[in-house]
Amino acid sequence: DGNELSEILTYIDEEATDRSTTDLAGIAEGKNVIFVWLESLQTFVINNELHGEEITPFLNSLIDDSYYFENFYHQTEQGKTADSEFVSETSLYPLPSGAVYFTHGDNTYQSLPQMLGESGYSTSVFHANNGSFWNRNVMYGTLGIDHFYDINAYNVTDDNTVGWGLKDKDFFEQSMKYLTSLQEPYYTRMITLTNHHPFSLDEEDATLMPFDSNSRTLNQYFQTVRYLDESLELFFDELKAAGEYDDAIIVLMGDHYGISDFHDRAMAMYLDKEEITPYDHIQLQRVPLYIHIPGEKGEVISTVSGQVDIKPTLLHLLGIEDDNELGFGTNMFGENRKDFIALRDGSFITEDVIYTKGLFYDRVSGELIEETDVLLELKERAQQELTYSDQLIYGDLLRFHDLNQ
Ligand code: GP9
Ligand code: MN
Repeated sequence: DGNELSEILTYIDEEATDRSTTDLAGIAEGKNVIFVWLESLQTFVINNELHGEEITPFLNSLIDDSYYFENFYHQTEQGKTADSEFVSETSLYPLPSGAVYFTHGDNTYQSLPQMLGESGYSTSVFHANNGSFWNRNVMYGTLGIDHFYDINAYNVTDDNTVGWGLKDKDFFEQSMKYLTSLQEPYYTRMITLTNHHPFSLDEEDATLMPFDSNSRTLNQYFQTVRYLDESLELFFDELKAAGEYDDAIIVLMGDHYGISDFHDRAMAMYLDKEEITPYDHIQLQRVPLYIHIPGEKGEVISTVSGQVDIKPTLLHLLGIEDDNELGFGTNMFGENRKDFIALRDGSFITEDVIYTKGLFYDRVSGELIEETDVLLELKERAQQELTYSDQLIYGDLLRFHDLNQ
């Protein structure tokens, strides 16, 4: 009801809003936005090696001229890719169970594509899967996405298919003709697929030897990660050749983990650890985030952040300042950020600590630390925030709120 909504809006206003500005405000004003979803890509492979070789040579070199967030966490649950799409575009949390894309696909939301649409952007998604998968064809309408280039936009054959569908290199190549005809300025998301469990790859596409452990899944993961890395390099080349590169900002984000804790033994072996502790588990929930602005030098940013922060951050860079913007994230470049990143299971991360499964750890060293009243209060706050987000969604409360800019 109204009271519930106003309590939540007050919380957001007081605790989850950063009104500070930065030198980067509006730096990408009017530019096209190309937002690439990196299926199952986790941060532990970046700047790491297998058999003495870089796993992701292109993504490693891209750090040099991008804003690269090395402590960025996914916040997804059972809705996997769909959850990552939801949290990034609405700055609300996905639900504790089920996929909000299915269960609340008709709600009122304040989404990034809607807001960009109101500022004159055309909005689209490219993904070579059935439009109904994850209820995307319904939810994209709800989120204000104008056009969905789904599997019907692609020429999918036995030769260019592996695992879940169209290979990423073919996906990017075939997308170019549509991308170049989008109405500018455009905001578009491109969702990759090849680096998806069970990480199958044709022999001819494997340019890295598999890892050697008891987990076939992890062994093959490095190979499909390398393939994803190569497909991104190819995509950047195509963007440059087509003249799309200079006018765009390119955002690359891992959607969620690819290697579950079922493979902890093999993971510990790769990371040269005795075991994967609950602390390690949380650190393995980091996914890469790159904000690449051609002509900008960028920086490696170590501040803790998460997918919930994407919407306010992109609006800041695009110069779309809106006092009515609401959500649980804060601008990743801001000075007065909210001081925790909540994961969907109630674990959270601050600059100093990681909380998970009832215990607090020093974020950097991983040492267990004593719980204090301050830490317990933070834990309550993270839980409260997740509950507020759930209430907004379950009650479809934003329909009672004036979302106009
Ligand atoms: C399906 C693709 C993968 O279209 O986005 O979904 P996931 O299984 O990762 O949620
Ligand atoms: Mn996914």
